[in-house]
Amino acid sequence: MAGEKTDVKLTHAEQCIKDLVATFYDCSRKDKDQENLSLEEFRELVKKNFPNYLKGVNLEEKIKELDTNNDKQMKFSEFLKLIGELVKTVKRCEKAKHTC
Ligand SMILES: [Ca+2]
Ligand SMILES: [Ca+2]
Repeated sequence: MAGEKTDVKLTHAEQCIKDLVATFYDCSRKDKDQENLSLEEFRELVKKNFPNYLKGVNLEEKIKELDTNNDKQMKFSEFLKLIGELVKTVKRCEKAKHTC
């Protein structure tokens, strides 16, 4: 039942979504601004979670590119755009049968 925490067996896909949200907040809550990733927090998030998919990417440039509200921070919806990009890249690679 909704709201009950006991014995809910999530599917793999559901767990992935949950993990993604947790990944964001684990890092975004390191400083006072808990709803946003600073550049520092974003660096840490990438180092811990996307060392392969974002290898060699200039993270400062990446934040600028994704920063729709121009506050130099990454909010969750901006983070989702990044995830969307990564998902599309992975899909393209799968389709082309390349290993990425
Ligand atoms: Ca923060
Ligand atoms: Ca922003």
